[in-house]
Formats: sequence, C-alpha cells, structure tokens
Amino acid sequence: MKLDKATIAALAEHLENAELQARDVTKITDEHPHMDWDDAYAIQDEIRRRKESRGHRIVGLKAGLTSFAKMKQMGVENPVFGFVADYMDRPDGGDIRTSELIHPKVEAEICVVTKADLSGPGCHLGKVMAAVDFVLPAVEIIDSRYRDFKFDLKSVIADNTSASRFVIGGRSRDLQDLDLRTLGVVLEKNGEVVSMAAGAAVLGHPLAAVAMLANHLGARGQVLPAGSFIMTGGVTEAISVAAGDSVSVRFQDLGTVSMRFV
Ligand code: 0L1
Ligand code: MG
Repeated sequence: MKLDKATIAALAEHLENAELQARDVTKITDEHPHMDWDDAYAIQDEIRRRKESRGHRIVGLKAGLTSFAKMKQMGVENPVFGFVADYMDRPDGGDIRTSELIHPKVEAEICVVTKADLSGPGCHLGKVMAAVDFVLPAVEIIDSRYRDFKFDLKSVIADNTSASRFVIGGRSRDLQDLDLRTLGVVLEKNGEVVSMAAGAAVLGHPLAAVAMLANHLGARGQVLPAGSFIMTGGVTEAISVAAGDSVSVRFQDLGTVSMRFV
C-alpha cells in the first residue's frame, strides 16, 4: 500500500461526503497518482465502515464494468467490485429523487441470492451454479461522484463503484429454469427502447462475475457468504436519466422493473 491510514480515512470522508451531499469532485488519483489497488479498496472499505458505524446495513455486493458494452463505454478492461447499502434500495414502480443524486445513469442487471458460501481462489462457474438460490432482475442507478464520470479504475473503486440506488422487481426464478446467457433484456426510457442485450454480454455468462467476486474476496482472505445478494453488473451500457424520465426494463422470464425519476 502506498497511502497511510490518515490519508485513506480523509479520502473516504471526502468521497462519502460527495455522495451524501450530491456534489461532484475530481478524481482522487489526480492528487494521489501513486495509490495502488489495495489503497483503492481500503478507501472503499473505510466508506463501508463509516456507513455501518451510522447504523446502515450492507445489503448486497456488486460487480461493475462486467459487460463488454460498459468496458467499451468506460475504456477499461477489468471488472470492479463494490457494495450496496440499505438506504440505496428503492421499490419497484417507485420514485427516485434526482435532487439526491449528481448525474444518475441506469443499467439493467441480472442478480442472484446465494444459498452456500463461495470461496476463492479457484471459484468457477460450476461452483457458483451450485450455490445460487434464486435469480432476480434489478436496475442499478449509478452516480459517479467524479465530475462528468471522468475517472480511472482506482478512483472508481475507491468511490464504491458509483453505487447509489437500486430497484429489485419482476419475479425470482430458479436458475435451472433459465438460460442466463440468452436471457434477453430490453431497456425503455419514456416508452422508447434505448438499449437491448442478452445475459452473455456480462463476461460471457453473468455468473462468471460472481466467481470473479468470490476470487477477489478470497485474495483478501474473505468468503462470499450464503445468503448474499449479488448484482452481476450492467448487461447494457449505462443510460443517463433526469427528472421527468420513466424507465422500464423487461427481462425475459423475470418480469419488469420500473421507476420514475422526479
Ligand atoms: O456498476 C457499474 O458498472 C459501475 C462501475 C463504475 C463505473 C461507472 O460509474 O460507470
Ligand atoms: Mg452496475
């Protein structure tokens, strides 16, 4: 690690304040060009600790930048991992207040809840398939705290991978009743189709993102526990939204997830 504890704490406070005050900032690697991957995740961990110390619960884990569309959109080659907290959860069909956000974007995500621990290294698709309890559709609302979404991978990891809101909807299904690779997703904004994709857009198979998450945690001496809610990453590219927009995402075999931005 290149940053000391005090700098990690100060950067976590800086980024979390930007989130909570809906205020954009410049990417932190401008000031700290030598920070490494461990520093980036240590800042994210400190943001998580700050939220938990105020009584919030971490209700899920997320993989980000897992689709070829998003990697291309962001000019990066590797996925990133973050978390979602209780206050980020919004009901299906509900309103999302844009005054609490900076420049939100939506992305359609195939999610799972696990029924067995997963540990890395060496976690693979087969182990994940055996550990999935059920599959759920969701929309993630990302909101990078960085001005104009201009960041590099380390900055975005420190910023909890732009996590801000999420909406679970549709219906849960057993994994054996679905083919996640060919599962089609249609994203509509204000009644117009703006993006379409199939599950294979996420790393060839959305559950590959769960295996990568388990291996990422394993490298840090952690296990992905049974009962985890995991967002596998946007199937489509992220679509900008503003107050007045309605978003509806149809997931083949999993139903629809909708929300309105107010
Ligand atoms: O969930 C995501 O794919 C977000 C990853 C962070 C990069 C971004 O803000 O698009
Ligand atoms: Mg996402």
